[in-house]
Amino acid sequence: MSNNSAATSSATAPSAGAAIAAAQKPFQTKLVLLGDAAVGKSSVVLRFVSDDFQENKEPTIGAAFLTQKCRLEDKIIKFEIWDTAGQERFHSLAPMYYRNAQASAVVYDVTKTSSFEKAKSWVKELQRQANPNIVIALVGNKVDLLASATSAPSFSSSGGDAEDEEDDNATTTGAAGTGAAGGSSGAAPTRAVPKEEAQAYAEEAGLLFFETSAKTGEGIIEVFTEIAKKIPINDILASQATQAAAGATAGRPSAAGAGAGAGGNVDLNAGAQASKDACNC
Ligand SMILES: Nc1nc2c(ncn2[C@@H]2O[C@H](COP(=O)(O)OP(=O)(O)OP(=O)(O)O)[C@@H](O)[C@H]2O)c(=O)[nH]1
Ligand SMILES: [Mg+2]
Repeated sequence: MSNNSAATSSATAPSAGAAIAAAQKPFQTKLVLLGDAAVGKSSVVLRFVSDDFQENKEPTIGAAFLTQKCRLEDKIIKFEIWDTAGQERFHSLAPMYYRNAQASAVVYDVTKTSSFEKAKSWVKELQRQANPNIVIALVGNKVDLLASATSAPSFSSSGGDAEDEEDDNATTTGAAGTGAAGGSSGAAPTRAVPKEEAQAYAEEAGLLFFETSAKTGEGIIEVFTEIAKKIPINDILASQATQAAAGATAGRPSAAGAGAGAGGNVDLNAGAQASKDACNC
């Protein structure tokens, strides 16, 4: 319903975090979310920027723009996030959003094989047409739905690639009753995309790989933290300096044109700062 609640602009209110950020001048980085419809892209962003979740989130129209600042070691990183619409009719808009992006999270639903196939095709498109240095993370979302499935395989970290990967607490209950999110009603969905298969594909394609739940928050911070770690900040700073010298910060699609009512410029520094250990916002 209140799809746009996270996108309410409140970027002017200063906070302690904002003061630090201002002092340190954040490193801005553009990240685009891609993936099939209803895989949870907007929910992943919502969890990241405001530590919130909505059971019946409306589909994104066009795209939404949100920002979130993160502290990573001695740096402040400001993610400028383009959350694209997954419905096929919006596909042709995507290049506008991934152009000049330094990072992308390509999201699929672990209970839907077709969404994994779609994710692979997005990865191909990015690798062909996006910035050649783009950092791509493959994100298998909705793992909470597996927690109550009878044959739920373990998705605890088995040889995870993140250095500081935390063990997930996959003991969520009650997901079955809200299975409508994954398109099912009644029975708990089973895993359709084996973790090993997705991980092997990600390795082969040179992607970061995560399994997440926007609903429980599992793995969400890790996605953004590991992306931030992998972005070649120094190279980008150098090129930004060149751009600044040229008097332009070009390349961004227009938020007004693309987002209309679907997104706003958000800085949720104030709300989401409590429980973030790695990418502290
Ligand atoms: N159980 C569960 N449901 C989720 C999760 N993430 C999203 N959902 C639900 O899945 C539905 C679709 O989520 P969205 O975030 O709107 O998906 P989207 O990928 O942004 O969809 P489009 O904007 O149409 O591309 C919503 O009803 C969410 O509540 C998750 O991790 N677990
Ligand atoms: Mg969406």
